[in-house]
Amino acid sequence: MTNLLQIGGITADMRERLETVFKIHQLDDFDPDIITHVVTNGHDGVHPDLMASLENLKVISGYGVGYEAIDVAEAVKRKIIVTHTPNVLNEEVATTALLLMLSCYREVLRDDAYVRSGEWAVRGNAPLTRSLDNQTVGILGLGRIGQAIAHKLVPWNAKIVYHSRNKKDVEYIYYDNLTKMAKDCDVLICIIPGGPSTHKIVDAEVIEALGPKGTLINVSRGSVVDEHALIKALQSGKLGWAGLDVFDAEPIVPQALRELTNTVLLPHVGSGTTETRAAMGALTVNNLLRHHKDGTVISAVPECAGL
Ligand code: NAP
Ligand code: 8YV
Repeated sequence: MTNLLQIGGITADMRERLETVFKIHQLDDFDPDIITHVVTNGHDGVHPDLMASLENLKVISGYGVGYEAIDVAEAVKRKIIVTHTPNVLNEEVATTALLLMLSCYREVLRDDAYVRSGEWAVRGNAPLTRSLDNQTVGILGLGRIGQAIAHKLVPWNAKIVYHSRNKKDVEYIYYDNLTKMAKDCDVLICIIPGGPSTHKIVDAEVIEALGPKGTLINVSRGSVVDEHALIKALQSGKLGWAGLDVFDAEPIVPQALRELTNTVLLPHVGSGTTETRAAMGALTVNNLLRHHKDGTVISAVPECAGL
């Protein structure tokens, strides 16, 4: 049997398939010298001290597409292959972005409360909301998921614009400056990777450029948005609405953000359906099984593609 270290939870299906060739060790009881494979997730990653202690490590298989919690530069140096689960979650995360956008525009939480509280019968019809039709939508990070979001917006006749480091071969309008794009947008949807290069890329200037009628949607990582500036802008009316699936110190969410009524808040469930999590779990396991069989993997992170 090959020795696999489990970090974080895995499903019963994943365990059953892994146990066909791996002996699974838990973090509270394992011998670092025998571990050659690790299974983890986007949130936990692999702590640098733990990675350093695993001298015979060959593969880290991540359940999730984002992998900023793993020191990939160090992995490449040590010829450790890191894998992740791209593509299988594109549509689900795109749906979550639209769900947040629709919820903000149509004030779903406010109107649901209006019915449940009995206010409708007492105060009459609820105030009107905003239409999602014909909006200019800025996508920050037009990658796999960003493009799925753009496709899902077609029925709403959105004008799609985007910002990333490189211009893509697409029909949408490219902005090389994020603040300029935010100024021209009704909605800004963040779907870029986390990590140092995107830390607080959505700062006070970008948020204020989006403006009092603007909506910020974040389905990427909490670190991408300056949360303090976001709260201040939402409180003062400098930003209209925010729909957030991710937070800086999740699962801890600032009380100030939780008290705001111009927000819709989700507990990092962008990919969180049974179907999509099953597909992610299957790919996470397939990477490990493939490596066990022939030394290759299916979906290495780009930095490890040449290993
Ligand atoms: P992807 O295909 O690699 O796309 C990422 C995009 O971000 C690319 O277009 C890239 O373009 C752009 N980008 C990267 N660094 C940038 C920077 N510093 N400034 C501006 N743009 C930058 O990744 P994906 O599969 O779409 O996933 C994107 C991210 O979504 C993941 O890394 C993860 O953090 C997040 N995510 C969240 C959930 C959730 O549950 N909420 C689920 C899945 C994924 P350039 O290289 O041209 O800049
Ligand atoms: C996961 C995600 O829920 O894929 C990602 O990057 O953020 C989510 O799909 C997360 O990685 C936990 O494993």
